[in-house]
Amino acid sequence: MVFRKLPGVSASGMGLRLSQKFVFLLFLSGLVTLCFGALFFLPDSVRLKRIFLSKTESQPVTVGSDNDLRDHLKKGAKDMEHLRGITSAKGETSTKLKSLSRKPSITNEAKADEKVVGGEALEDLTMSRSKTESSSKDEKVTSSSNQRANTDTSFDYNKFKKCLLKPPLGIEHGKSSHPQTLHRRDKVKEMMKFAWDNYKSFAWGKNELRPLTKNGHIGNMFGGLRGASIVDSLDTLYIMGLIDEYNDAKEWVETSLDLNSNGEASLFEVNIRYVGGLLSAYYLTGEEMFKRKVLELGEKLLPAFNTPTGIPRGVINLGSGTSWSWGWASAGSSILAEFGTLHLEFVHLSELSNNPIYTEKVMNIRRLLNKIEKPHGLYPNFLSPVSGNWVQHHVSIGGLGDSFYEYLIKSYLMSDKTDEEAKNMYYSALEAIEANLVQKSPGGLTYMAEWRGGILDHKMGHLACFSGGMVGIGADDGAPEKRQHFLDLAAEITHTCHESYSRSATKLGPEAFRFDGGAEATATRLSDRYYILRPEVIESYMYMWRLTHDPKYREWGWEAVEALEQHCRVEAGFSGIRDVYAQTVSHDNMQQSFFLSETLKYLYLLFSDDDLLPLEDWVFNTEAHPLPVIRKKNNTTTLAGPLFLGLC
Ligand code: DMJ
Repeated sequence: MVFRKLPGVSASGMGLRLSQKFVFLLFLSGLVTLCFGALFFLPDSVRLKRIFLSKTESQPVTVGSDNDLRDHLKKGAKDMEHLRGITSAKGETSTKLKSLSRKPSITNEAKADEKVVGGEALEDLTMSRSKTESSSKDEKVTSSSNQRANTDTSFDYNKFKKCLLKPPLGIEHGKSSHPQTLHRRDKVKEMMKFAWDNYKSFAWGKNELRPLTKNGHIGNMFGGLRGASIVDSLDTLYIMGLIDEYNDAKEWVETSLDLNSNGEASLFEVNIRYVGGLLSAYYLTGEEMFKRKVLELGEKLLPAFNTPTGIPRGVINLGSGTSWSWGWASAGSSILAEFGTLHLEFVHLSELSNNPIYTEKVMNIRRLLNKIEKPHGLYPNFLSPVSGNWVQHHVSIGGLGDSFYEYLIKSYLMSDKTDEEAKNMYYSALEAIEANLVQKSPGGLTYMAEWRGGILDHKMGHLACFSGGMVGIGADDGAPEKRQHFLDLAAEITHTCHESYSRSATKLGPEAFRFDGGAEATATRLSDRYYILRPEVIESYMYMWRLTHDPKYREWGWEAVEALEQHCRVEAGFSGIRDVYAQTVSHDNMQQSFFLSETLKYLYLLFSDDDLLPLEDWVFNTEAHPLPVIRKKNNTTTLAGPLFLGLC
């Protein structure tokens, strides 16, 4: 456009009249407004939009409730054990996981989903690289706002302590007045000290101890994080009164737990062991350092949720925030027991940071699961984080599904019984489990079978034995007419799991036992015969003892202590064994960190009075880390879930 100077009109330096300038400015400002407005219509991934729009917006939820679930059945799919099963099988964590090669570019989530809908999903042993590179950057924007919130925590530890109904360690640290019980508890404490001392001598700073070769094991489950056994042991050492050992552990966490790692971690494992361990250590001791560490770590986990549904993927690079699905999980799916086992810890992260983002993330998962159509009311183990639809119909209370159910009832209990949604979901799930999975063997043993698209697999995993305790702690809040029934069911399952121990030569239970082909609570396959120091059976003894005070649970616990001493104790620690039916055992050379955090803690609690970590005040996460019940006088519920006002 050419601006000409008109005769007789005063002109500015640019040679324009005032009215012309006004029109030009009007035009310009219109143009700017138009451009700015256009930003709001650009796709999500456009960087500018992120700059102008709210940084804490939660992800949209896509719930495919009317999806024909049969489309998602994958013919002949070989169900993989849950990561915990894989990683722990014979203690060969690193070897097994190394075989999960990654295909960085070929399998994206969209392709995976297409395949699933076509019913042809291939379960290859690769981690499918998901389209998260840019999303993780998105999340980092969110993260920096968290950081501000995190450094400005207003959590008042003293106030929290006043909300507890009882002292955490009881009147006398739960010391029984019964000499035999006290003697047994001392024995368990000695086992913990022995396991710890050997870890300290031979594997300090590594993730686990290899007690036969007397060295440390790092593995690749924790994304470069170290000291899993230390973080997992903090609370056990503390409650056992092993104070020098606890102080060593604390000092290591303070000076050497480096959270700036850059490896690929299991979101689930880091959450239950590290986040859970640090949270418990903080709540029990009030050491601010634990709080700082756990908030720093929690923030690093957030990018995993940056998927179209907000359902996190299983693997996250703690440095870059990039996330993947496990290669062995069908068609880029996420695993029920992994994304469903974050709730307790994440609600506490919000509590400590005064930042609702963590609660929002897990409430989003909850909403999706609540809304989605469920086959026979059951929750299959694989869900697409892209479409929010089930990927295949394998249902299990053992590996792949287990702790999702556990966290429903525990979320309710941890919310001081205010989280009605969790409660309703739990009891509906239990009803479906009873209707479809609970079975009685010809020999009269009650067990929980697995369900594969309507066909029952009459197998129960060691992992599923936690359910005795779970059904037990949920009994009291069920419908009045069902309470006794739930308690009976809990007792029957615990009895079956005990049978799986007492029917073996070592008096330790196999990884999985069956109820078919004449088998009753025994492993029929060679590959199911191992025991890797798992806690689930003892966990159920502990809960059932607290709920019933039937002395048989303490007796059963003691049988386990004797068997552990006889078959798993070696010169430099405790080791898993390869065959519970063999008279002469072969050791797997691995002292799992959950042996220190769970197995020995539950045994110690079993031989303690009930006022040591009373169940009115504490809920144990799935790695046995105690988290306090959140008590508020004035709870308010927001769209994102309960808003905790810190008024107790
Ligand atoms: C632990 O890491 C946790 O208990 C988890 O939920 C399942 N099992 C292992 C130990 O068996």
